Amino acid sequence: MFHLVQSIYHKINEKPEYSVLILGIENSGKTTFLEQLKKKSGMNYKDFNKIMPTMGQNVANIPIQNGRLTQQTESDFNRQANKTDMVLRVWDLSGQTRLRRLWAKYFDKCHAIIYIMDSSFDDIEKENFDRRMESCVDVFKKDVLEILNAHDKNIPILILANKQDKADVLDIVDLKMAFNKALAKMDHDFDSRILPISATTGEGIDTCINWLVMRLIKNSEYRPPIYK
Ligand SMILES: Nc1nc2c(ncn2[C@@H]2O[C@H](COP(=O)(O)OP(=O)(O)OP(=O)(O)O)[C@@H](O)[C@H]2O)c(=O)[nH]1
Ligand SMILES: [Mg+2]
Repeated sequence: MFHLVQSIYHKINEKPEYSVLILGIENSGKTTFLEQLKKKSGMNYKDFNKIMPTMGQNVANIPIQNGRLTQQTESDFNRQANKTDMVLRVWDLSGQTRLRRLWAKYFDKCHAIIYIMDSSFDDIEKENFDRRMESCVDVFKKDVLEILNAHDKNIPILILANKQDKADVLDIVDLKMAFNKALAKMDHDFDSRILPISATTGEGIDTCINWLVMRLIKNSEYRPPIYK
């Protein structure tokens, strides 16, 4: 009975909030992606050209309505809070080697992970691109999958092939093969998807948010949101 009353109270007064971590090696576009989410939500956002490498963390609350980002100003958000069905609390961390060990500290409270990679190779030799790609999948395996797996934490993972606005980008099929190989080695059958995006132009972001929201809801029985 108490639970029923509690859940009715939640439904009327509070919004479900899901924490989402944005991870990936340095320079992959994590902070730009977060700023693009703010831009598409009608919030104040940083000029993309002025984004510096992240040292600590950036966090933003992104309102969602009907599985989509909503264009509303921050004051609208406060006034029309009832129109928001859920909030994504999005954490952007640093991808630098020495700071990656901090990622795991956030795993306990997160509901999903977005792993971003730079899929373009316009400005680098193919050989260097292959090395970067290898390191990117390796970090995904060691610093994300193996830790989640060891802690029995089965949460949705969205892999984003970023910088699709550039001229030369790796085929999504090749990316799928590389990431699926890492995923196949785990005990858990992680719910995952690879999608192409451009954090700077915003291309592909609506599809990616839609996938994420559906999976967060699907997984909410196992990993319930926090009501705020
Ligand atoms: N062309 C293009 N450039 C992008 C895109 N996303 C990010 N960039 C550029 O890539 C560089 C790194 O972007 P950040 O958002 O700072 O990358 P990050 O992953 O947050 O990096 P760290 O904070 O160091 O871990 C910047 O010069 C961005 O402008 C994109 O979609 N297209
Ligand atoms: Mg950053």
